[in-house]
Amino acid sequence: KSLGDFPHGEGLCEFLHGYGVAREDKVLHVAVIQARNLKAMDLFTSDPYVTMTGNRKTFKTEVVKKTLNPVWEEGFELDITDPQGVVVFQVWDWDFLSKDDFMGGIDIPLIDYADGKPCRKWFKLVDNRKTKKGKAVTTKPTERGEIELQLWWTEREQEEDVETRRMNNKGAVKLQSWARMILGKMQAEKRKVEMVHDAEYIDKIVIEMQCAYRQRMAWRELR
Ligand SMILES: [Ca+2]
Repeated sequence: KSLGDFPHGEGLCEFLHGYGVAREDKVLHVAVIQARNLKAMDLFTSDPYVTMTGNRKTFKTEVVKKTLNPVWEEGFELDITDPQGVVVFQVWDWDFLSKDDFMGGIDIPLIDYADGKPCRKWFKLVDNRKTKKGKAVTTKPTERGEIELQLWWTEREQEEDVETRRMNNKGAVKLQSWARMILGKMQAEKRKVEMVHDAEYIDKIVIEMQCAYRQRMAWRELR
């Protein structure tokens, strides 16, 4: 099994006596909101999208075509094994015929956001590309614009919580079916009353028709 294809919610962990697979109990929620003042990679414009890599998984936003101030407003969830880890964001210019162009990126060390408070913030984009050996690519500092991200943590539900919720749900279902049964009986009673009304109404019409018929026959005899 390669490192890249661990099932969702699991990850490789280093223990005292080697490596093992453990479940995470923290989920990092990320909203990729928007970017501004990006650089034109095509003629005057770009087609930007964002990749986000963390815990050996990569997520991608939609491409927003022909803009330097794209709005994505997309949300992602990341299971975190290593609270010391880094989430890597990169903005790319989508190209129809050639390879997509790198526009800028930002590495976010999770330890900076360990207090658990939600954080919504603009980050300055830099060149965060790495060489094959994992070394930083050195480029001249240049204005690459900014990206707005929102980060917040939640605890993964523990199994006891799931069980409690299941029991609560069961209780709710019971109460609901009881309420439905009562409602059903009430409706049946009402229907009975309505049926009596209907029968009375039909009787009345029959009588009225009989009267009208008799009246007409009487008129005819008189003529
Ligand atoms: Ca393009």
